[in-house]
Amino acid sequence: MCTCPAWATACAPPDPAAALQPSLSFCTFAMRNTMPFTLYTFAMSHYSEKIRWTLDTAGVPYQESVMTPVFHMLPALRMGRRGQTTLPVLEGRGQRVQDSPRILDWLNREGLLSDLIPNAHVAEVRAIEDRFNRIGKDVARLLYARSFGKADEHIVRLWVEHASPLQAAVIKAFYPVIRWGFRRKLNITEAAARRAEQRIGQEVAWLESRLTDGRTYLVGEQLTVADITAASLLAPIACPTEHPVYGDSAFREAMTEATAPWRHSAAMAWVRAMYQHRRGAMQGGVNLMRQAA
Ligand SMILES: N[C@@H](CCC(=O)N[C@@H](CS)C(=O)NCC(=O)O)C(=O)O
Repeated sequence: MCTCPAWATACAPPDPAAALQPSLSFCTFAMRNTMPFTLYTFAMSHYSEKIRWTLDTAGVPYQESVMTPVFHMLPALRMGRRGQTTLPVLEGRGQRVQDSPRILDWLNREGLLSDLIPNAHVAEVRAIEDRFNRIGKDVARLLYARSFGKADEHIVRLWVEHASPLQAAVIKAFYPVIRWGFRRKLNITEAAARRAEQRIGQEVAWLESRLTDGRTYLVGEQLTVADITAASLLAPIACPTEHPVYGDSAFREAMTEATAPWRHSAAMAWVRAMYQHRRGAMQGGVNLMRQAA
């Protein structure tokens, strides 16, 4: 629900993304105008979580703008200017950058990630980031494949959680059509879901082999974007308590069939431990917005 006083709305900058997110509160408006960066996300997106976690750990002040599926498309297309509708998009210092590896490149060039991408290990860290990025779509594909038709009520709840009343009404009314669109866009078929499960299984096995020597971090002796990417992209399967979406018992229940093969694996135990010990607070406001919704 919009709680902006009239004067605040009247002096708001012409922001296409904000115009499509009328549920932003006055708090959000005020923060956006003092925060150097705005991160456009979906609350449940694991790629968004990767950048959220990176910004939180690097101590980069940012405001999170949580978008609603379908309504994100036009702003994401405009902001990204790459013919893509994906989130996250990071805005700041006069730029808008889409795509999580490109966002990391940019932040690194700005000198903000020297601890998370240490000079001595750049190639190895980025290679591990890349291998887990590659299974991100498979994770989404598998989760939706196993929950569409069984946990639709929870999926609708997730999609409308940060929506305006009008957006929520549209999502609810057209859910079957939107679900069909998702199926097509993500190529959600039984065969594709089985291939996704296989590819995720390979990366889970790789992660476990990497951890057999008892190490905490995937590269070197400190947290890097390799750990953040692996943990974030697998978080919808590990369902760590600390995450506002994946830690919800209703999410765990809705995704139980998809997550079953790895629920008790050492890899998921590592993801949960990373969340418990290294994730820290989400500074951008995703939790605050959730409480206010
Ligand atoms: N390569 C992109 C992938 C991001 C991505 O697939 N994001 C999903 C959410 S997890 C998305 O925005 N899907 C909606 C769309 O494609 O319109 C990245 O690393 O940022």
